[in-house]
Amino acid sequence: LTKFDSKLTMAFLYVAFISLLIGGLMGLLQTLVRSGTLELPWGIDYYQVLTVHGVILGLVLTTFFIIGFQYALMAKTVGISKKQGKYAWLGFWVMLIGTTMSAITILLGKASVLYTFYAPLKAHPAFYIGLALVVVGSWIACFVNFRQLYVWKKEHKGEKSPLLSFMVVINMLLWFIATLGVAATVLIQFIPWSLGYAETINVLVSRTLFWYFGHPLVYFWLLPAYMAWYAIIPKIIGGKIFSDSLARLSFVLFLMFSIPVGFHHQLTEPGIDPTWKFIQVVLTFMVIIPSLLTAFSMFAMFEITGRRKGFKGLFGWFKHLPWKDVRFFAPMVGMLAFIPAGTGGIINASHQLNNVIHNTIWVTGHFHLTVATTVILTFFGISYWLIPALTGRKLTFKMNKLGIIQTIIWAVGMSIMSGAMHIQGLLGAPRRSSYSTYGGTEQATDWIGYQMAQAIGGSILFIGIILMVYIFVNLTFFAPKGVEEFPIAEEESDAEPTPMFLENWKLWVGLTVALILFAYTIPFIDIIQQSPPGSPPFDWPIGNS
Ligand code: HAS
Repeated sequence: LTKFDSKLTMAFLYVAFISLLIGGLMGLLQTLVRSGTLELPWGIDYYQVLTVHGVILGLVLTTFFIIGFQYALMAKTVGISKKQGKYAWLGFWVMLIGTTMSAITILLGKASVLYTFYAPLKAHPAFYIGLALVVVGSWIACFVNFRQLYVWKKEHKGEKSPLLSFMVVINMLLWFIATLGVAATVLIQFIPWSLGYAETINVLVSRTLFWYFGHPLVYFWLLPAYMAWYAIIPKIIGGKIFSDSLARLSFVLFLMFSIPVGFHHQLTEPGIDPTWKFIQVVLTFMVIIPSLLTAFSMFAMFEITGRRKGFKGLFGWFKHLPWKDVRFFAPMVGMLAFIPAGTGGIINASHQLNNVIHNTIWVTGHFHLTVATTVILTFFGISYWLIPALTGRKLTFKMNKLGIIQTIIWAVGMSIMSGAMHIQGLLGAPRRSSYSTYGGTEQATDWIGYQMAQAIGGSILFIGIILMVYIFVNLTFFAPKGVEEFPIAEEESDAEPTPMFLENWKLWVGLTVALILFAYTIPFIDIIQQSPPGSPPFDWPIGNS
């Protein structure tokens, strides 16, 4: 990678790791407040802290890390021209300005609306304008990535694209199509409403547009982790990519099925026809398939590599895995966490079971296992080689060891915290609530022990965050100079050729749009037609209603 490529990715990573520190501190405060161990000073509100936590970790850290990492992958596989690089920087600055605007409003207590910013909670207009800028900045990144692959394809007629560049483009397509929903609600509903140009806001329309974006958002987080699992981990363990075609197929399925499923977040919401909820639940079960394909692919890759190294027996291959290499260990713990995490997701998506867990802290437990363990541990795993590769340094034995300790701390802290959240949720404890004895009700007394466990888990996790930030600073500024490998695996030599139709973008985008139209058109018309008087779908400008 050139100096230019390194600087670009590092800019995104700086924002990501600063976010980790701030967001993590907020997380610690929350668990302490919720367990009744701490009262926030200086009139700071619990929901202000919760908003900083959710926005900065769920939206800022992830988006910046992912876009930065993807630029590195694209630069390595298909290259980035000077002109594309300029646009990439433009996107970075637009995103940073937007993030700063939104962050200031939250810190001033003018936007305590949580990361889902559900109406009728209202924030200062600068919060929404900031969010819109983040989205616009990320769109610039989308088009830079699309252009990068397009130019490469033109220069390599008839060749299949490098796997990682294909994956990046799928993820950015997914992001682009999904963010159209959130951009629509922010621009057409929230900004006019918060500026006072509209008197009302149609809550159901805004939530539907949010979840049109909100579910694919979680796959936008997951897919970069899958990129590392499919194409980087095999190299680290001394193996090869099990199947290039299967990897591409799984990404294509994510593109098609991750968007038309937003209703599974709205199963308890009135105003949406149950038939359409049922249809979107079925589609949700379709989006589980590419994760099952991934699980299969990982097991196959581990086993084949192990057997090739001569390990015998049913589970002999397990022993060959490089457990002492943090570049493998951290993502592997993430993979293991995804087994219960994904199972939880399947429970959530099952319509009847959703009634048991919806709006309980079980859901918080679910997403701390998925995004805050599976995804983030894989991102940490990537950082151990990516950062030194970018800064021209080496991951030392000491940092590797510290990384393993960090991973163990994370796994222990998260098992305690997320485990407590899951059980407490089944006992009926609500999510997003501050400390309360609920008038001394018997049920609430059952929750107290679990809340303490959450605080213990949260404190352990905070130690993990401090350690990770320390490792980041070391790898960026202090580790010894050297050459760190950028590990990209090759395909198995006897692999069947990847069918070219997997790169038929028109086909996949066409099918994706068709599925979205199928899943959303009629219910959306219904929602608009049934809007109660005084709550038109888009009340702007005033007087239209
Ligand atoms: Fe979810 C709520 C359903 C996956 C994140 N989810 C959330 C929220 C977040 C989130 C943030 O249907 C809360 C939103 C809010 O604030 O309200 N989720 C699912 C389903 C899946 C799923 C069906 N979620 C994720 C992922 C996330 C994420 C991934 C982040 C990255 N989720 C829901 C539903 C709700 C929900 C409902 C709404 C609940 C409500 O009522 O509010 C599926 O994609 C899961 C499929 C995954 C699997 C696991 C495959 C396992 C693999 C690992 C293999 C391991 C190996 C290691 C190979 C089937 C791939 C073995 C090695 C050895 C050595 C042994």
